[in-house]
Amino acid sequence: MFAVKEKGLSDRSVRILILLLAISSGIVFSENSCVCLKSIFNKTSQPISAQQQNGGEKRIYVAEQRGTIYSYTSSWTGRTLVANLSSKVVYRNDLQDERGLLGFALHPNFTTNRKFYTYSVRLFNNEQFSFVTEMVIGNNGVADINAEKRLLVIKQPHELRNGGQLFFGKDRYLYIAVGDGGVHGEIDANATMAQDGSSLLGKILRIDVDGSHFDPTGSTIKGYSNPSDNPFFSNSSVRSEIYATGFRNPWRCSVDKENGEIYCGDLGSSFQEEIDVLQKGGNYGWNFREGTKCMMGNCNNKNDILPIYSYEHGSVGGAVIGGFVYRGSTISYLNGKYLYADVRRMKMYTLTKTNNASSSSVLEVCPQNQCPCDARDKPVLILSFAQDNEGELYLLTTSAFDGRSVNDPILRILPKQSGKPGKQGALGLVNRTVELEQRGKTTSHYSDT
Ligand SMILES: [Ca+2]
Repeated sequence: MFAVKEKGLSDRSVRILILLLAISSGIVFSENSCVCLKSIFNKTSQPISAQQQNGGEKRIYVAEQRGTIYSYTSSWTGRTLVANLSSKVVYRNDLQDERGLLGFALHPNFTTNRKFYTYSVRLFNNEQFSFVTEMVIGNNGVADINAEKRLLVIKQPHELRNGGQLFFGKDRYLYIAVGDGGVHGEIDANATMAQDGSSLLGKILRIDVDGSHFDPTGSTIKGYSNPSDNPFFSNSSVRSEIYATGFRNPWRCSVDKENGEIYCGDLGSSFQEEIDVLQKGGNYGWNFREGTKCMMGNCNNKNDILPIYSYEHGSVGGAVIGGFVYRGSTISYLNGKYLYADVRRMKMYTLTKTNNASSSSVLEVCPQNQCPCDARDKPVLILSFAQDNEGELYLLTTSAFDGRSVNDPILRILPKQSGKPGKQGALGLVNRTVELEQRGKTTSHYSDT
């Protein structure tokens, strides 16, 4: 390189020369490389959550939107129907339906106490509610759904924007992501619930499922308590379950296995999608702000927390699907990066979080000559991400618009085959954007109007 400079070329010219040489030789310099996708199981139906037991048999549990929960051996054989809640939840076999079974989490001590938690939308007296429940798996591997214990029942004013993520933090408390229950846009009355401390809508909640307390309206012992360090625990005008406020429709939150940080993707309305990192007691802005955009009044002095990353609707997409921070060992360049997707463009992205300005890139799927012959799968529609005990990541996908497929694949994200550098390919997905728009679909959980 020094020899080149002595011939009078500037640093910029040298960089261009190197780039041209790289392109002509088929090597693309990029922070990102590409990944391969391998279908590891293709007999699910609308999978919305998958979690691996962290001890014992290390079984994998998959929850499906219509209300079924199956367990699998760690090698994806021997499926067992753990619970069938399909007669309890409301779901109408349509990807646009944002109801059904939406969240599932194993208790941190699951291997010994066999408890798990669900978030689902149900009808009661023709009104709609989000139910957070606890069940126990018996020695036969099956849960008695008649012994299901209700922890929280939250009235949902509309069938859209129900949120539904459940997860345990490193603090061993159960976090619950609840949508604002709104219908369209930022101006409907329900959206204001996100800023109403007396409502659990549009919030991230945090409860202790190992605690109990007396209901102030009676003597009923609820199946949980509110941690005394919850930010509004001593504020009588704000519900003690609330951990953070100002969310529209958080679709998929996760915990960084390494440092415990909690990431949430929050779906925007008409302008921006966003990714947030939770702070206790934080106000994340909805419905006066969408992403970084002030939507009503004066947003100065609101003291809301801006997303760590947001993007305008357009080329990146229009409906975010929150993922996980990669903490696996097989794809070293992804370590510490947050993976997410957008259903409108059917692409995966990586997000590198920094204190000042986070950056995001497309995570390409490699061309076929870089993927092993058994890792050339392509998702049609990405519903959610999952992470196994080793920190490796998976895509939960569906191939049907009517929500009736029983052949929906779970795809593992794998490193590209080494030793064959080449040009990065397009994601390789069927571009469903046009088809989605032609059908007038927004697909489940991703409504943006
Ligand atoms: Ca926000």
